[in-house]
Amino acid sequence: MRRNSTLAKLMACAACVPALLLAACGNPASPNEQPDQPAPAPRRIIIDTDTGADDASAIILAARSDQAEIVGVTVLVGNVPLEQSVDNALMALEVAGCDAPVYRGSASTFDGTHIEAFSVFGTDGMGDAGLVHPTRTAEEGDAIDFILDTVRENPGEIEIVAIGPATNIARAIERDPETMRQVKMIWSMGTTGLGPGNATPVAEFNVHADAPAYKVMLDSGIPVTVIGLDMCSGEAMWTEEQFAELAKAGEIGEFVSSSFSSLRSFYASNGEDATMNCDALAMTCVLNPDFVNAALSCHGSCITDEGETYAQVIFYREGFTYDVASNDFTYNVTLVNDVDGEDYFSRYKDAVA
Ligand SMILES: [Ca+2]
Repeated sequence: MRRNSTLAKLMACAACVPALLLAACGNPASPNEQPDQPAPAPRRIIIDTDTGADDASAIILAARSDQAEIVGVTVLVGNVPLEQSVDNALMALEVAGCDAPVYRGSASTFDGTHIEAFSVFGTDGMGDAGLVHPTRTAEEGDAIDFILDTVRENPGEIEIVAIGPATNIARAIERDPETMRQVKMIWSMGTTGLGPGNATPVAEFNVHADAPAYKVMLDSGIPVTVIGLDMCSGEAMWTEEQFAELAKAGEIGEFVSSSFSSLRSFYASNGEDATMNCDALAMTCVLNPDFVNAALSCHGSCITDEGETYAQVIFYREGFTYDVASNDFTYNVTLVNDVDGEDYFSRYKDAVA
């Protein structure tokens, strides 16, 4: 396997890593800033991830952006087992030149049952392309403690970008709901949106992996912006030509393109000529408000009863009077329902090139 050359350089010169890492990490400071003009307060995000290839591409996007600072990355099982997920997160940060701390989180579901990692991203979650060999290790602390401590120290300021199952978030809410009410926004890549599912016809993978956790998150009253599967389909999918274009756009593009190889084969075997990248699309919504064309204020109800509708999320629209269903809800969910899907790939390529 050919080793990514950026990574080879990093590994060959461990002493130079800190300087490289400090060079770029979602640093909002601009070199052209006027000293007499106060800089706008930087947005501060925690990325909560079950790091497979699409999570890695989202982490890289955030690390390369000047729109937000990554204060930490909290990891959990999902696409791959926890330790692999941790390594993949560390690798993604390293590729992007970011030294944000990484914390281990949940290795089991909210109710304590074992999660069987399910990956269409290859055994290592990154296309089995020999890409994963981070030089850093995760912090000693626990992900849930890190989330709670960070929110306590920055009340009303922290945004959590959740691109895996909601287990870490639900555990943080269970442990200290008052502190979690100080979270500014949870951005959730999850649910089918208003379209069909992928785990089942009515359920999306992240919700299905831990529906009780997703229910705790939605029922908490914390503001949640949901980017569902429906936003990631159609013109937002990346074609093989676009992956080839990305691979030629530089070493980061080459890394992302290679990490998607297993997923691209999976889509091709299902008769698709393009591939979804939901996590980076959700991160694009976080970082670029102009990417989102429309959103609905909703109440979100997650079904946790066993059966065919397990992990379905039902959205009740605020302001719409249902004939039979209750209209008396807390409308804490903003459901994204139109994005500039056709611009998604070019935005991503330009951001990481
Ligand atoms: Ca994910």
